Amino acid sequence: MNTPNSKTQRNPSMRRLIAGLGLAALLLSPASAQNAQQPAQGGQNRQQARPAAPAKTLDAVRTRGHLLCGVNGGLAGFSAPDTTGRMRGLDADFCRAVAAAALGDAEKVRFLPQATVETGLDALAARQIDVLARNATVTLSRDAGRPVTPSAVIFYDGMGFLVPRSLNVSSPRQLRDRTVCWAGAAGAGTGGDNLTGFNGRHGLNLTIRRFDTPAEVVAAMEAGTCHAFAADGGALASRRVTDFRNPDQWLVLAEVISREPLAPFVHAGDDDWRGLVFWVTHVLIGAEHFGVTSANLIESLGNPDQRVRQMLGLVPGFGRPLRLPDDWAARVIGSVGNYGEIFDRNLGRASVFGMDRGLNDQWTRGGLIYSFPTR
Ligand SMILES: N[C@@H](CCC(=O)N[C@@H](CS)C(=O)NCC(=O)O)C(=O)O
Repeated sequence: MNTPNSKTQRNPSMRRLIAGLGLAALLLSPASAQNAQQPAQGGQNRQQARPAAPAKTLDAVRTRGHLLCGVNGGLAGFSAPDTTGRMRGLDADFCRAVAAAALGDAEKVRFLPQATVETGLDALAARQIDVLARNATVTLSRDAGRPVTPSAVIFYDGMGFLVPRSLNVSSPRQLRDRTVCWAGAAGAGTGGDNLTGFNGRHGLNLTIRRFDTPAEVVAAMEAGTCHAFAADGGALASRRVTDFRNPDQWLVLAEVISREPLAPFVHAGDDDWRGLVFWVTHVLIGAEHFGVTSANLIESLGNPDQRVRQMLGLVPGFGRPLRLPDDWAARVIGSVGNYGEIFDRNLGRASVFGMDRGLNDQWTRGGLIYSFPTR
């Protein structure tokens, strides 16, 4: 029988990878990221080495030695500091995954809170950050004609409503004549248009009030001047638990009125960097699909499935098209886990929010999360 160990002993590349990962050293060894500047040996049948086209962001990140990640910074479960000051959340862990890929070290990230999606996109355009992972919805106008572009979706959301249980509504269409409040910059964000459209479509005679910050909406909800708080469903599930005095008095309605596919944004025109961030997402999703976790990573090196072997860097040349070491994805998974692990610890079953996977479940379980082949 081929135990992982017996395979390991026979397979020198696997031995090298295990030594490189070396459990305790799993998060370390950024040297190997530097080595990836040199094309790996072997793998001649893979793509031709690309011309040294401009790969500005990856080079800048390596020279600087850390990733500059724009985040919300005030939305628990997505990105917010814990009591020790460590940034936690799905968006925060996504940036750690990018750092693990780019630098071989998930801890080499500086988090820069961005007050709104728009200020975050401006900071990205001004190259003050390398990536914006701030629950930003992908829209045409945020992509086309701007020097920023979305990467792969990491959270499928929709605009939902938080209401007092005492209001006794189970659908947003029962909010006729009520005051609905949302937070965001005037003329920006997706919230205002969603609400105006919803109100018009259903003739609900809503009073729609905009506030600059979520904290102001929470205060108005608790004071009873707003009947419903409209925002991304994920944000509402988070704020119900962290921002309201008595979470049990409030309910997030299941029905949503828009599609809010949330994705990290990167600089437009930097294909290498866009590719790196895009494929980090698909590796996280693919690892879950194939059952590779941070806990079973070493055993998974013995998995005979070629798709797993490739993703874990056991097939030479895997990292080359992205100018990364072949074990980049193994480092990502070893550092932050797969997509399901990230979701569960920050938003799902293992978190205070207990969110269902819903649309963010794997497609094999009825969700929209679907990994593209990493071959
Ligand atoms: N996904 C939406 C909303 C993102 C978002 O963070 N909105 C901010 C204003 S820019 C907000 O306050 N949301 C409500 C909340 O966080 O509770 C978008 O991309 O426009």
